[in-house]
Amino acid sequence: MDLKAKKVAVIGVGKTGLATARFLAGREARIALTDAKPLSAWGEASAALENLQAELTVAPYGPEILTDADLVVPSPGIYPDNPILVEAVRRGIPVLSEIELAWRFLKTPLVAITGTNGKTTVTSLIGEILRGAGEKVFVGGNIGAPLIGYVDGPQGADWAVVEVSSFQLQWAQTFHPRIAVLLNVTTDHIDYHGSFHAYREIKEGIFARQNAGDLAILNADEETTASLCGRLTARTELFSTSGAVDHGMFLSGETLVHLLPAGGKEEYPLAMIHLPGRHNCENVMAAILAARACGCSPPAIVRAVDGFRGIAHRIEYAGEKNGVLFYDDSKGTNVGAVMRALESFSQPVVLLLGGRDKEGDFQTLAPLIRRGVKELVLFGEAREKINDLVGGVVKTTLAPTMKEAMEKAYSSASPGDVVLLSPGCASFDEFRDYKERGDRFQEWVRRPKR
Ligand code: UMA
Repeated sequence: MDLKAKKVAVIGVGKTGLATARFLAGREARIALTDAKPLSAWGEASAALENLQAELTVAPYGPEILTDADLVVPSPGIYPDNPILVEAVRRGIPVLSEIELAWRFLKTPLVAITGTNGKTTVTSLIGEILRGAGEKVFVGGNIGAPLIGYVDGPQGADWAVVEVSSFQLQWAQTFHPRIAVLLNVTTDHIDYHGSFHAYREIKEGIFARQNAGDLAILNADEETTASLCGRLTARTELFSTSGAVDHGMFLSGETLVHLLPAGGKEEYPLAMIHLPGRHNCENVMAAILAARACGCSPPAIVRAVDGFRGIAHRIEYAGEKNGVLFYDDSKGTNVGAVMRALESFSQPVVLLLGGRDKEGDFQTLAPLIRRGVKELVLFGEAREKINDLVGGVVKTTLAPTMKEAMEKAYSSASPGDVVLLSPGCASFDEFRDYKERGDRFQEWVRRPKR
């Protein structure tokens, strides 16, 4: 793909837009940038862009940017029904996501991980295993560093391990990982994709261009995901915590059993996993299958899994106050994540739910709430809606802000209880992102005991 002198419209100037502009500058493209935020609010990005050696213009936020455009690269957060994208499609101007553009220049074998929940954990763990096995590895994508930034450099890694969101898969056309992992698909981002069906189809698209030499890793415990098996061209391996599989890996008692593609089996002790919950056992199995396919040895895998303590804001232990244990699952921004978090505790839980709703199906939480939750504390924009759906299943309290919700939760909890922030919603009504929300929660927990 020759981008020299081509006009590329970059929509959104966050991490992705900035990395894309840098890449395009190196390819001597003509870059047009736009963002819903005024230029005065671009912050560090405007200084970084000023230093780029490139033909670069800043356009108003609207379809004007499409004049003479050869290509449009939207940031992942730009909804597909954004008028600029709708108009680009109408005019027949190619729209490519950043990972699609990066893929076209990528020289490193690619492992891509998607799914509604667990993808950051699995991406990080695969990276850790590969590193521990002596491989050079780039870990990025939705987890933080855009793939296009890696492609823009010397591409010195043996493997690129990339977390891929549905937003990034939305405008993919030829993107084709050597190893692709689909962990699970439960309701999320309906506001973006329009329906669960559309969301699922986009996620499954991660396998669409794989061929017989590639590997697809699938969750056997999710019927619709597992049923993909017969329809894919790639070789498949399944993982399951609920029973034996024909090919792949499963939990048997205290052992993870891997049935090897060439025959025979390998076993790993369950005790090497130090992350809570059944879902984390699934995550580890998916990571082992990917790492093994990359050539990592079982001892290297055991070492890395044993040393892995999880990622920030994902059912992260945040501390203790007067015998009450606090867990930060701020990254749990959908109902499926809340389920996984609740399943991880046997103690009574005071659950903090709320934030900005993403059309979450909160009713499906009712059985788990009845089983293990002592009190619900609902906060933020979505509190009334969640209250209508599951309020009253157990004692329920409402609070406008997360801080007030934390105070109410703490006053209701007894020693030995867990206060769990697993909001099941986006954070943007009150915070910059889920990280800021989790940091505020942890800061509050660390404040001196009262
Ligand atoms: N913007 C517009 N118009 C819009 C929406 C946004 O102009 O309609 C502008 C904003 O003003 C801002 C810029 O676009 O200046 C932000 O773009 P972005 O929201 O796409 O964010 P990036 O900074 O490029 O970060 C993105 C991912 N963000 C999203 O998908 C929302 C990051 O994932 C990812 O780490 C990063 O690329 C690198 O690949 C975050 C995320 O929340 C963690 N992902 C979602 C999730 O995990 O659920 C999918």
